[in-house]
Amino acid sequence: METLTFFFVLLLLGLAISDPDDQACLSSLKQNFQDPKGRLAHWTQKALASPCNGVTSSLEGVTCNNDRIYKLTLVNFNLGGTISPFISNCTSLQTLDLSQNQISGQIPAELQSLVNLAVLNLSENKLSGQIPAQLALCAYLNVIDLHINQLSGLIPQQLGLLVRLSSFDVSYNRLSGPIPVLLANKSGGIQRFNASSFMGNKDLYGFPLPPAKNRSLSVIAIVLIGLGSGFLSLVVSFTAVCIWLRVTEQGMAAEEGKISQLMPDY
Ligand SMILES: *[C@@H]1O[C@H](CO)[C@@H](O)[C@H](O)[C@H]1NC(C)=O
Ligand SMILES: *[C@@H]1O[C@H](CO)[C@@H](O)[C@H](O)[C@H]1NC(C)=O
Ligand SMILES: *[C@@H]1O[C@H](CO)[C@@H](O)[C@H](O)[C@H]1NC(C)=O
Ligand SMILES: CC(=O)N[C@H]1CO[C@H](CO)[C@@H](O)[C@@H]1O
Repeated sequence: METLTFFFVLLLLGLAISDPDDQACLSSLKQNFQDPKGRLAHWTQKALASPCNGVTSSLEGVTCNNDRIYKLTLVNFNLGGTISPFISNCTSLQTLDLSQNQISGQIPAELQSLVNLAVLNLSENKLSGQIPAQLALCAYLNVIDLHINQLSGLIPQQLGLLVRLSSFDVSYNRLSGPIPVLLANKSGGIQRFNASSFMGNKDLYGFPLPPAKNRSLSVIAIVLIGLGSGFLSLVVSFTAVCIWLRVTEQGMAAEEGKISQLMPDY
């Protein structure tokens, strides 16, 4: 009898293991990724049905705790495609690291539902569009690393309100506009993130980036302009002299003509 009860408890635990949210999250992620190297080939429907077993997972890149996924680390997996908005179903996620892939499309604003998210590393991909301001709702975020992507638009001001943020890197994107003051300095004027977090964005400006260099001319440009205008003025004055000579020549010829007309013909 006792062995039977024990068996039933085990069975119930076994059923509790497969979390429908985590399952939906992973199968949708897999569907939206392109996986030319087959790195997610073992993410079969069967394996995805129970991604976690206590603290262990049979799925590479997945780390579990209490039967829930808390870490998804698919670094350098040769993944293309996009990040499914169903990522929001992985509600226990604390670390999302998809760095060093070829993932394109936008960063899904649905990440805002991941209230436990502490580390977001999407660096070295091909992500485009704007950085979603909704990330500011993930109050536990302490790492946002988006360096080397194709993100554009402004850096959302709201991200400056993430008090736990200790690492922030949006370098080498296509961001524009002013750097939010709260990301540049903490209150009291103490620098928060330095220029290396922001560099490599052509139209981004403001402290801590150095003032734009394109307004002050480089030495080479000055030399070229000097030589150019020198040459131009040479050409202009040479032409002027030629015209003057021609005009005076004609004048003299005309004068000569008049003189010869005035002279009596013998
Ligand atoms: C994010 O990932 C990149 C590439 O894998 C790594 O070099 C970088 O250190 C990571 N960022 C943080 C803040 O850990
Ligand atoms: C941040 O602080 C530095 C030095 O304390 C100051 O030069 C700079 O203007 C401040 N930047 C902003 C955006 O407030
Ligand atoms: C910027 O800050 C990072 C860490 O916060 C540090 O590793 C790096 O050396 C700093 N770079 C400069 C140019 O001060
Ligand atoms: C079961 C569940 O939570 N499903 C959600 C998964 O994510 C999508 C997109 O954010 C939601 O629409 C679903 O409700």
